[in-house]
Amino acid sequence: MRNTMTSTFSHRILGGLALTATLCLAACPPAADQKGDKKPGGDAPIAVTTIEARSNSTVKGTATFTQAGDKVKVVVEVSGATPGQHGLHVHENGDCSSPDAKSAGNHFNPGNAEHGAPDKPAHHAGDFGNLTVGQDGNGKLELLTDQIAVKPGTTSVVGRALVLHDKPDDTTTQPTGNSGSRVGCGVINLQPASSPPPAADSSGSPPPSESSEGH
Ligand SMILES: [Cu+2]
Repeated sequence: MRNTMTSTFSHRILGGLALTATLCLAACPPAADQKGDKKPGGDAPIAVTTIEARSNSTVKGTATFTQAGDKVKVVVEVSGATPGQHGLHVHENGDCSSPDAKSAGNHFNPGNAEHGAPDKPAHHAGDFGNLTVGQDGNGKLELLTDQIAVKPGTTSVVGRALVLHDKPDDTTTQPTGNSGSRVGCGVINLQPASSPPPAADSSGSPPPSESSEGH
């Protein structure tokens, strides 16, 4: 009887120690271990933004800009928007601070072009056309364009703002497309090198514990 209790007790202690060690592995290392990590995504620079509601809307969303050679793949996803078409542009100022997002300034237009549709010869580099939102309030736009860049240069969108409008962009009215108030806005920043998806984790650290029951 006594032996059994002792044995059970020490098992608990050992179990507790092991658990502590596991927790520490998961929670403690950020400072030392990750410094030498290379960018898992290779050299393709990626810019990201979080779209926040403006003009009393309920819009939120995200966007990524991935440099692929001379082109940039743009993926924008929003939720909480009104169903229908919404003009979408990169604006010149990386400043979404004002409640109506007018702080973002005019369309990003490094080529000094006329406003237009992104698939027409003449348009601002920041003209992304329209993003279509469904009845559920969600919408997505994907675009491949050589008019902007993520890497440094006159056409770089880093430090600019992505703006979603209340109404459709008619792609003809100068210089705005007449797409109404600015219901979503996000400042575009370079994605920090250390934060891309946790998939390729091969920095030589011990394999994370096998307990899949965790969080
Ligand atoms: Cu706009």
